[in-house]
Amino acid sequence: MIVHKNQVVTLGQFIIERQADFPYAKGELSRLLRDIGIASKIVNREVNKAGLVDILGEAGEINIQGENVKKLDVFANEQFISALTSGGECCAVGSEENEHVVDINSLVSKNAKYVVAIDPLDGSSNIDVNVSIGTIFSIYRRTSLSGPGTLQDFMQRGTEQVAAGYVIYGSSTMLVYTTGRGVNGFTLDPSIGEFCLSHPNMKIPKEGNIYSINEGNYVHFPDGIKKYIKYCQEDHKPSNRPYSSRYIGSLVADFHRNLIKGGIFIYPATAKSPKGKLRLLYECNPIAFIIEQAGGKASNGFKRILEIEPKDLHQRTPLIIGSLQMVEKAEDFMLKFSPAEVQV
Ligand code: AHM
Ligand code: MG
Repeated sequence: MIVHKNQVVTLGQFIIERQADFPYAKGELSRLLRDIGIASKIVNREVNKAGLVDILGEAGEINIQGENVKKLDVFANEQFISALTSGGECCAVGSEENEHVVDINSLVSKNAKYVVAIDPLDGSSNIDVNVSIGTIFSIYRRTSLSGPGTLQDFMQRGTEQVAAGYVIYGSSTMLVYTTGRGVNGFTLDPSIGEFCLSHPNMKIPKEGNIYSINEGNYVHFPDGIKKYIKYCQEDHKPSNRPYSSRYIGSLVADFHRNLIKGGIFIYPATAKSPKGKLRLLYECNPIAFIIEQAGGKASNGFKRILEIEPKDLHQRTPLIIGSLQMVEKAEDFMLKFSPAEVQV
């Protein structure tokens, strides 16, 4: 156990001290996490300048310094891929920004063991309005032995993740990750440019009083979710209802708030998105790994998210995630009122 009384622990120190916990550790996973941390600091710097885009130039234009201005999500994607390439521990990246798996094995000097699934900048519709956005990542050991990293290397259940995390670019910037031994959160101290351990061993309350869902889609929800929302809104003092409704529209931000305060986030199947909107590999699996490590639960309504068999890099799934008892209650409603919706 790491005890540093009155002493700042940086992400780099923490990762190195935890390295001994991995049975097959040779420092590769630690370096991979460090590479993601470095890229996220660069992305953070650009996110913080996003409000200046009008004076510095719109995406796709030439700015006043004569540079080509890139869209932030494209920029973030390039930064993470480039950090993972120069770090040398990752053989392939599966990104929301790229239709196909990006093989980088030929660019690294050795046979790298890991693959990374990533949403480089999630919630990007919120960039223009100064609302929190995030990066979500998931790390697996490759299943192929050598050569180019392929789609097949990503077709593993979430239970096989060796690490997962997210970065939230918010009122402060935080990196939260797990390697399967609890969840730890680090806040970026801009004055020293380091992520510092601020939220050790994060746990989600078993019960909360926040529900997060895009209620504008109500008429298109399955009956189980409609009934569960009505349950959240009922007046019942002993169970702290009615709950509060909070929805930012940035998965990382909604998830992070509920992780800290307790709550449930739901993105169900809708008539418009019959398989749900959110992506299994780089949105749902990483936060499902984190929530389970924090004592919560993640489900598609009927099945544990981490046990869904992936068949496609950009596969979608309905998602119900958060405090254990709240997710179990929502599952009860799905089973009772929407049994025909069983998927996967
Ligand atoms: P994106 O990957 O295009 O940014 O979309 C994902 C985002 C999530 O961050 C958020 O939870 C969800 O879409 C919000 O969707 P909606 O606007 O339909 O409520
Ligand atoms: Mg996304």
